[in-house]
Amino acid sequence: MKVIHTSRHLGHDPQVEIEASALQPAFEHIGRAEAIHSVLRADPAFELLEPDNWGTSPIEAVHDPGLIRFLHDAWSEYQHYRPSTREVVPDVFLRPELRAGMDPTTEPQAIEARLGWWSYEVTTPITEGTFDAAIGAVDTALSATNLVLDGERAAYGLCRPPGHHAGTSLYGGYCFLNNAAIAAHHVASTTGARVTILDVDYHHGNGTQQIFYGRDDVQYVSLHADPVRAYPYVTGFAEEIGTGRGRGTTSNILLPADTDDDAYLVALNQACDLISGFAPSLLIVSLGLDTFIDDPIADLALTTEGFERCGRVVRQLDLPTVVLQEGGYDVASLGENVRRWLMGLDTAVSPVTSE
Ligand code: Q9C
Ligand code: ZN
Repeated sequence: MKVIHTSRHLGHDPQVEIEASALQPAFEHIGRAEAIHSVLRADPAFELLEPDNWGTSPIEAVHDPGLIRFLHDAWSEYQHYRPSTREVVPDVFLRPELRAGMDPTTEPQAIEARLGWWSYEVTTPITEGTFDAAIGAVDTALSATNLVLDGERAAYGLCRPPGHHAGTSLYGGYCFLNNAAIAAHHVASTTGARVTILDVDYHHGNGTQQIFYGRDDVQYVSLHADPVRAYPYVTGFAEEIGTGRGRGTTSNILLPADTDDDAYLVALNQACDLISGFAPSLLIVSLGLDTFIDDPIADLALTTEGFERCGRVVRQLDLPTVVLQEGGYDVASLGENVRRWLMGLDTAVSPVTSE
């Protein structure tokens, strides 16, 4: 299987994040992608390729140009406000309720305020090379997608930073630009094909859902921890099914804590039935491995073996498939978990016996 990877992700290098009222080592760090890269590189069944440059127009087709401009400016502008800041993070959130009963306002000028205009939380630091890394992740997604448009049955894009929490005009949840949404929109708009995004990350992909909520050409199906207990808390409920012509093209399948392989596969088969009903020409998988039993920020109980079974279930859809990396924070197992999921998807990938 062809794998798209770029070292540009190294530019996004947060060492700390503010989470659960504490300054902690960042969960979303460069070691994640390095771990996946080294496992796939060691297996001759995978062929590693660099992405092409796609420029900003496929991004502007999905995101507010103001968000892209902000992400481009943020780190360097912040250095004028507070020199030598390594991780740039908002400390104020400009919720519309500040102007309740008044006319809405526009993006503020001060960089410390712009952060809280475009983001909704504090766990997603911007470092010096974050913008370049985020562009590299989009290029990775588009290049993997292009391989499949050119006839590959499957391809994997090792996207980092991840994307599914980023909305039209919003970043957060370790995500800046929505790699999967940009790829799906690119396919739908350039080929007219119907596309499904199957999101198996532990967390609901609020950004992806928001981007396609009113559309009938891109289906969004997500399996995730019940938002009653899990981030992002306010999206991903079962009643959210899309709106207008998009009504019925969004599906959310909620999982209780401690869901194991067998229970997860029941839910994944349900998701596949919904996808078959939509009859897309191309499938994009938002692959989060934070459903793993040892994930440090999640509470499901999938195993490495279970991930291979998941890949096999998705293979049964018999669709051209682009797999794009989202979350997954147990770095010790992350590479092998990705490899086994991809093995399940593609039997042409030979199993490597573990020592
Ligand atoms: N205490 C992805 O897996 N932090 N993003 C939540 C809850 C953000 C996860 C804080 C988690 C985002 C791509
Ligand atoms: Zn996640």
